[in-house]
Amino acid sequence: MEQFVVPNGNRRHFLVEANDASGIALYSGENNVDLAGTPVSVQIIMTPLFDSLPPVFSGTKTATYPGGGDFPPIHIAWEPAVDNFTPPESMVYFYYIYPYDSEGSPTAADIIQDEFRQEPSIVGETSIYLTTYSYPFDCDHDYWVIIKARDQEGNVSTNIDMIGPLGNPDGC
Ligand SMILES: [Ca+2]
Repeated sequence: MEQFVVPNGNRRHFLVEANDASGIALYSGENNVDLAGTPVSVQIIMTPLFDSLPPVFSGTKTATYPGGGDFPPIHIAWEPAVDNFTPPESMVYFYYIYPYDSEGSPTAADIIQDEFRQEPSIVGETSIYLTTYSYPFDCDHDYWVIIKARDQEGNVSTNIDMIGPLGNPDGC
């Protein structure tokens, strides 16, 4: 407990910041209290000034082939990510798509590489359609996908759940 002597008066303003070792404020809170000569307790709720927590993105992800049209799609859907600050409608989703030509399945580390990263600007949506128009699927590979969520501060979800194997949506 800290004790301070403050002159009496209405709406005395108390501001508290919690800094890191280099003096950068990480948390802040404030409150106003009327002082009339007797000790009072001041409750100050601290809230983080920076968001360093990634979204939690563990929802079920499904891939279906609804068919139809000149570019029949693969439809990938997911449960929305949950974040400490960013609301669902502002969550950004992107994905990695990895062409794999061997038996079994690749590892998540195989899939999560910059060269396979796709940034289709999915904001607040919880599904995407992939077609041979949006990605150069061929008939020699199976395709594996990892969807990621990113909050407004740039923190990326840590999930590594793989969706696959996906075939060419044209059906080879
Ligand atoms: Ca966050």
